[in-house]
Amino acid sequence: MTWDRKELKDTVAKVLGEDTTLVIAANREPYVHVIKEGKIECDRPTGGVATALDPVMQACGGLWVAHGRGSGDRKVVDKNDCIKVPPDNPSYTLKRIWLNKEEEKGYYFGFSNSSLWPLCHLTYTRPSFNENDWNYYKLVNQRFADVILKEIKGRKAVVWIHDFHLTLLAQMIKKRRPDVLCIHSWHIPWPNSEVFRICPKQREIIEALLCNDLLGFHIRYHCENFFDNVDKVLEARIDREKYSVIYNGHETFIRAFPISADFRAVSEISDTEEVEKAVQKIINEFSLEKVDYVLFGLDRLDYTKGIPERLLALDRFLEKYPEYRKRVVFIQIGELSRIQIQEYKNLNDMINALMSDINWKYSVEDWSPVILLRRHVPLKQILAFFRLARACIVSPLHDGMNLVSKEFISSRIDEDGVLILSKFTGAARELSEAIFVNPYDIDDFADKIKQALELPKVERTRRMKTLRGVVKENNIYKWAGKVISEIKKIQK
Ligand code: GDG
Repeated sequence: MTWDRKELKDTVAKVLGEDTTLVIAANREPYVHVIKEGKIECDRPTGGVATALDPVMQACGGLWVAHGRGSGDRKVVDKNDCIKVPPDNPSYTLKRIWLNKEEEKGYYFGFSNSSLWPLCHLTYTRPSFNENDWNYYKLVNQRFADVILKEIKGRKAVVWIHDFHLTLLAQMIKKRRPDVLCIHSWHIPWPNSEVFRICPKQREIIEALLCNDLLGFHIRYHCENFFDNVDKVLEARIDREKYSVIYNGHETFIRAFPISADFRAVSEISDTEEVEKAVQKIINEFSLEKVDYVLFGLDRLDYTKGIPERLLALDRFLEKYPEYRKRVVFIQIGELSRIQIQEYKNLNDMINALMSDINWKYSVEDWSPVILLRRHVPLKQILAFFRLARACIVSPLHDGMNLVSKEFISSRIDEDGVLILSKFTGAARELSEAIFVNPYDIDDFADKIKQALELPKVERTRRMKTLRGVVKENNIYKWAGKVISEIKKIQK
């Protein structure tokens, strides 16, 4: 059986029953209202968690609690700070939490993104810790807990918490409502205990996470790292058979649930006339009719995503294989992300410098090898870029899963195109027909680009067909369905 929206809806109804509210707690909101030229527009944010969870909530209904960060967000909510979304087909409620600049700085840019994010991704970016950020992190977690507790007052609820911004939430909720079932989905890697132990708050974080009833990672390796960490830090009982941890008399089940894309929706949109037209428009706009191959990359501009390494590999490729000069264009889309943090400013400067070096080195007449679009691009255009690409390059230094790889595959209704994928993504465990790279090994990476461009059509089709089969089967509805179904099993 292939999971779809209806299957998920039925599963949620069966498992939760009619009287239980499903609450999603995630930092990022699925829809952002922004004021542009005096008018309010509704945008989709960039980022894996919001992209993945929106179709799930459209299927299940319920409440999504998130930080409202859009300039027009306050203008469109009701007196309870709520708004029904999506705007064209309202199917669930978004409740916005407001943070002042100090709170956002300490909780979001500070402890979440300068401490936990670099700590959990092995990219040799040094995490920094300070007490002030931690205090704001606790304060904002408490704000989420208070809002959720008020919303579910007196009612049965399942709270499904997401990611590294809200590690303390289950503990805060259970303190006042021990009957509420809490699930936490961890979307980034959990590193080994040698790495995690430098976090001065590791004990507080692990203890709080163990207040959840179910804790999900993308891959089993991260579950194992977590067990190891618990073992080193706490006097807890680890049950390897049940794959659970018992601490302070409470049992937390640990599971691997590999997240995915909405295969069917992406395939269907990719098959529309609008996307066809967008393909032609892009060819004209960037004069792509003059080249034989387009290479494509799509990422938030983040140091975990391996964008400089990708550019270095392209440089090496053009140096080593001059016959490809004038025949290839690499297009990178990358919206600026977390730019208030110094490391992200440095990354942006580094990407600019590499791009201008490469373009200076190889440009001839009207051909330049690298095009960088540093902005958010609408989904249909993204799909047009995917469809145009001979190869999509996904080269993170470390990534919990990586949805771009799965969206690229979903978009290739023509069963063509090659995925060049970093070994250090969670996705690499499922997408075995990709061409794998170690992004640190620039010479080999350059050779893999050549290999991707030279794969014969029949081999490209064979690989893409297999990859599409995998993503079609293991789609986003299956991911959410498996998480929700697990509730029944653990309650037994
Ligand atoms: C975290 C984990 C895990 C990006 N630019 C544009 C755009 N995007 C969309 C992509 C994709 C999403 O953003 C990025 O998702 P990823 O999974 O690749 O990466 P993270 O944001 O780091 O996500 C990751 C994920 O959570 C889910 O668990 O896979 O490992 O790090 O959906 O398409 N979308 C549009 N325009 C853009 O310019 N429309």
